[in-house]
Amino acid sequence: MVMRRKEIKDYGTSKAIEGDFTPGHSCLIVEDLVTSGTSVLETAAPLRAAGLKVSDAVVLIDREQGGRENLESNGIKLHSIIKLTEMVKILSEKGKLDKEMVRIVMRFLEENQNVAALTTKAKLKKLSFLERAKLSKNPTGKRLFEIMAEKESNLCLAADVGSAAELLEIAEKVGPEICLLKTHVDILPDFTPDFGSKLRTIAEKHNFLIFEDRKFADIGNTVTMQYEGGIFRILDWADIVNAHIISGPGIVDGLKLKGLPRGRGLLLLAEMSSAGNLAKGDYTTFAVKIAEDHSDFVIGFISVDPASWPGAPINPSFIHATPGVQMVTGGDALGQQYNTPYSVVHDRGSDIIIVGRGIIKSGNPAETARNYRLQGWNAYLAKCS
Ligand code: S5P
Repeated sequence: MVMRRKEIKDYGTSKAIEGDFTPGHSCLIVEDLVTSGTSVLETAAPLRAAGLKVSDAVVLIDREQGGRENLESNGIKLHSIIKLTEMVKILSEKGKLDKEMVRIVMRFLEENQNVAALTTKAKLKKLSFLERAKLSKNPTGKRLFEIMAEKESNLCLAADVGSAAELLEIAEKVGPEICLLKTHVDILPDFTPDFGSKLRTIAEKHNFLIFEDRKFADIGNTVTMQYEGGIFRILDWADIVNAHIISGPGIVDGLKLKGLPRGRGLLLLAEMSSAGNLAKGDYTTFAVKIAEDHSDFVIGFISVDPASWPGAPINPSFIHATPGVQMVTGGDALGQQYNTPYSVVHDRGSDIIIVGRGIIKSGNPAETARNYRLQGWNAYLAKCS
């Protein structure tokens, strides 16, 4: 037996899912009644995130207000002991409900069935990247969605290579396959001030954006200087940067001061891919709140399992980019954890797969990138259909 906690406490095990289980096991959800199906889905998300298979739910009463269809579209078959209309019929036959009451109840059900079906449909409709481009309030966020649609690519290359020369070379080779190229400019021993303009030329040629994975984490005033100054002058060449929210919303105010006038965008680290990290629960919720408050500059999140966030799916103008992606699940010796493109995009609700060593350490990075692009894109298509 597995139990889902509605709220995760700071004390105790602080786990959303409690119980004796092994990933891969099937888990049956048991509820008293189902209306729209939201509560069952909220239970299913963390169970699935913990590796359990959820394909069926048993309830006492199906109130027939869109729950069955909603669950069906999320891969869960509903088994109810009784439907509300059947219950009304039995009660009326046994003389427990008078005719007028039966009429009122049936009418209420009919009206609400229609409303529920429409709401469910609207909620379930997964917007395409192009539709979401129209919702974005930031020019870089909008452009990124458009590039993804134009190139049929939701692949970001994490270009963690040994030198600037190597980085420019791989950008040229892999450029046609990617929507985004992510850099760690401080690992390049041969960095020169013209690195940014050289990379921008390649980015324009192959139509991708540049994301410097700087992970700013300081107070607002300090990050303005780190963003604009120093030897790297990130603001001049990176379309997108990212930030931790550990220091509070002032960090976004600071980066925005410099970035917004240049039309740049910011990703917030709402979750991380490494084992034992602390970016979860309230921390993730706080990142969403800051993003909502700054949706002119924040274009989305570094996330791992956004489908399981409270209130998911959140505002579709935000982009989710997920690191820790390889063709097979696993990890490295230093805590990195990998999921597959399909599970990241289709099951966990992300948009962009960030792939580093899976591509750069392969014998033929261009061909491998193409495979990742196709896997990522097919998972997106499957999600939208
Ligand atoms: O939580 C995170 C956030 C990031 S941005 N986990 C990550 O791995 N990253 C980055 O993604 C990391 O810095 C690296 O550049 C890339 C993953 O590389 P890979 O070689 O493990 O695919």
